[in-house]
Amino acid sequence: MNNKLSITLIAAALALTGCGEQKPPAKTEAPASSQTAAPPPAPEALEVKIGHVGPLTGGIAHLGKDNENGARLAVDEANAAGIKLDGKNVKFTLIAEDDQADPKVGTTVAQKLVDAKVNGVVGHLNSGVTIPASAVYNQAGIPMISGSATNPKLTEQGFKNVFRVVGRDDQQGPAIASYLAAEKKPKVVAVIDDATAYGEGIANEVEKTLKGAKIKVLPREKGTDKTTDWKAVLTKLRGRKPDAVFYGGMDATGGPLLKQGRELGIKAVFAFGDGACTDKMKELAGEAAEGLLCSQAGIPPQAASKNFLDAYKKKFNTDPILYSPFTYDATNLLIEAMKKANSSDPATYLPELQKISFTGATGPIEFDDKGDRKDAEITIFTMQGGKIEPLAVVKGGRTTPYEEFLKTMGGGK
Ligand code: ABU
Repeated sequence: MNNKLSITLIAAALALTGCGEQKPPAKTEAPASSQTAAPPPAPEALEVKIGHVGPLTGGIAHLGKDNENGARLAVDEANAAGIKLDGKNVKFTLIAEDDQADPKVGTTVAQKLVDAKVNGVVGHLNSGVTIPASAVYNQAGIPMISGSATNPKLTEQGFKNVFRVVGRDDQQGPAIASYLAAEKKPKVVAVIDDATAYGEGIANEVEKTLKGAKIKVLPREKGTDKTTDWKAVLTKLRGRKPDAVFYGGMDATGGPLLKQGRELGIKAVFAFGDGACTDKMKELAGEAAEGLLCSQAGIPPQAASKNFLDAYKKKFNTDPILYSPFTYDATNLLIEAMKKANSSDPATYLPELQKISFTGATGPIEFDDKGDRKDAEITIFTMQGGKIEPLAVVKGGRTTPYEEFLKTMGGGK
């Protein structure tokens, strides 16, 4: 091909393609009948934050984690159910914090949750932490429900945003002390506490009840919530030959107390409140744990609804330890109050929470004017074959054998 012919062919090609410009292919209009309508805009999602606080480190981290699991299960179920508030799809977020069972850390973490604008709080675990933290939530107007704090002071402060779904130590202390007195008939009882709001408070209630039954109570002995060497206290008590020993404290310190008591030859019946009413006592005290007496400020975890027990096992591959059915219910109570108010705004849904009537995993729940659970049960247990086994349930001053009580339980959420 000569040069002249080549230039002519290139010029012709450029003319056909618009001087090398890449043109998008022309759109072809679809017939109106086959046009797909644009999807409606997704409804605006609303994030609702629920705080959970308990000790996730330290000696009672197993109890803090159990409590957190209950709250997490409720949040996950609510998200799966697809809840709407004020026409918006809700995404519940659990903000889990560690208060280390320390009152100072507890108030710092409470302020952190307030700053994060949580819509409600489940927690804390320890009375001595929950009481100061409750003032922080009260100041911010945020509803909080504890699933385990039993010291009466929590709900005696007059805070309208503060609730608990377990019984109080002025119910629990008399219940375990009366059972101990009636069944074991001690003449002399030693009372020890861990100097926390919970431990000291329940020990005071036990002492008052025993003295009321004309039983001699030895001068109070004390440790701390970190004490694991009780030998000096126990050696002193051994000389006074108590028939029973009551300890107000948690399992992390109660287990070593019981083990060392037996090692020192103390033959007394050992009794505990809810903080040391777990299977962990067997792990910590070994054979010495057999036959201990203890109480919990609610129904036993194994009496919670089948739905809850199955879902908990499936999700966490373990059984509840102590109060996770109660933190599950506490979380569901916050969500139910929001649904009734059609709002997650704390000031708007708080009145619904105050007057709520809800059947949870732990049975029917209503609050009295102070924020305490109406008609809370107290269960008495003994350690048998390495497991704490329920013996009786005390409700409204009446003691019912556990098997009989079970027949009265309906299926809740
Ligand atoms: N109720 C036992 C453990 C929690 C508390 O300090 O109250």
